[in-house]
Amino acid sequence: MMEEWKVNKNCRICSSNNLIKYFDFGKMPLVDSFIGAGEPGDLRVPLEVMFCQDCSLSQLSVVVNPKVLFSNYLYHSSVSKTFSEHCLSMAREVKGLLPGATAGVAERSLKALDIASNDGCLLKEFKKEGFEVIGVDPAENLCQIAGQSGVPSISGFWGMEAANEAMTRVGKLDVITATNVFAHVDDLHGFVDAVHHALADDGVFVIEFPYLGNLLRYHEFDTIYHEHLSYFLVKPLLTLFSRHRMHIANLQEFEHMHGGTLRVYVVKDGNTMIATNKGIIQYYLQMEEREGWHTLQPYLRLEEHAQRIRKKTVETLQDLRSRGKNIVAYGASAKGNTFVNYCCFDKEHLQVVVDDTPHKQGKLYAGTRIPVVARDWLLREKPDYVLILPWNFAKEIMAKNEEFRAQGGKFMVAIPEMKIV
Ligand code: DWN
Repeated sequence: MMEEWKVNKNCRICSSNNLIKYFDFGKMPLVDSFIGAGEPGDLRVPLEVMFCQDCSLSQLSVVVNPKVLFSNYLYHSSVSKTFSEHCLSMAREVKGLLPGATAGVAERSLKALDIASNDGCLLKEFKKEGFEVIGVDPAENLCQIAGQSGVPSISGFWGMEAANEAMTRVGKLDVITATNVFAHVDDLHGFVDAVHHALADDGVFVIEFPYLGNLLRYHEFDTIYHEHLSYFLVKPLLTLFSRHRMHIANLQEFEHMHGGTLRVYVVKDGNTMIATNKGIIQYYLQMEEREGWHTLQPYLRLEEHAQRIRKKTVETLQDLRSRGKNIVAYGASAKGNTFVNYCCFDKEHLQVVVDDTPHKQGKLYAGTRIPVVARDWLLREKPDYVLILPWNFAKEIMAKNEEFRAQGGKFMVAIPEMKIV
């Protein structure tokens, strides 16, 4: 039985111990956890990012027990319309890649499995495209919600056991997806082994994750937290898949998702049904090389950017509060809580965090214990400023709160720069 967390001294892709620390947050709470009133203090764990000088993977120096992080998960993918629309386009694009899958008419029933399927947000779209679907997720609460929308799920973590159960229930998979989970996995080799085992020979494995290149470009240091064990470039992924008789066939970047995600299409060696776009892979490798991201230097500047953004944010809030302004936050996101804890804010600085996720409302943000409230709080209490923590959803959040702006309220974001929007 794993303790609450453990130290990890080796690169999880190439096993090197040639790791250098480049960002140290100190001890931080588990930012995607929420505390019920009266519950005991929060677990605080070292949050440090290491650079592997051999394969260029960035990874945390610790691993938190996944059962502690994910067994009762309050993040519901479907809360965001932006993400739901992203799932729709993904299902259509992936289907178009598959041999024999023409619009509406598939020669055989295509099968899709989503790892960390959450509330079934992505699989609902695959089901609409005619796929037989099955999800895998450790959060029993989310499996039940997915089941209510007609998406069956295997409750548990992905691995050989889940792979065998899925194959027993639906057979080999044509599509296996892993969006916003690949960065959360400690045993990547075991994870990919299980994918290879369950994937049809002419199938495709699709992962999507926040691209480390954007984290560095736009100083997205708030996307660093204990759930995100790894931070990927293309280079270390080539190393990973080459060890499992698989290879990258294509890459797509999505600037509008989670601060800039990369979608990677992976196939089994020998799968000639899905062509390999060598050009795009070379493009990303050369860009990563040109930006210096395969060396330590750019990483050492990230903490300086973070300190500059923190200083500007603290000063802005102090100035507003000194002028009697009332400030709250919106979007009780994991990244938002990294940021709030990094700035050492509490409810003196941000009276509440508004969030549209029903299961987060009434709870407290881990670490700072700032109360999470529903949106109607804004119109009732009329604060002067709202700091949007998930800056990646600023447009969608502001669109939902036009009335607040009409009554004179103002919105701010802090990343990539502190500004009133
Ligand atoms: O890996 C992960 C990333 C990709 O997504 C997971 N850790 C979970 C999540 O991380 P996050 O919580 O930082 O991501 P979000 O999606 O930026 O969080 C958005 C938060 O804002 C959610 O709590 C929902 C809330 N929200 C809202 O209240 N009203 C979001 C929208 C769009 C809204 O209109």
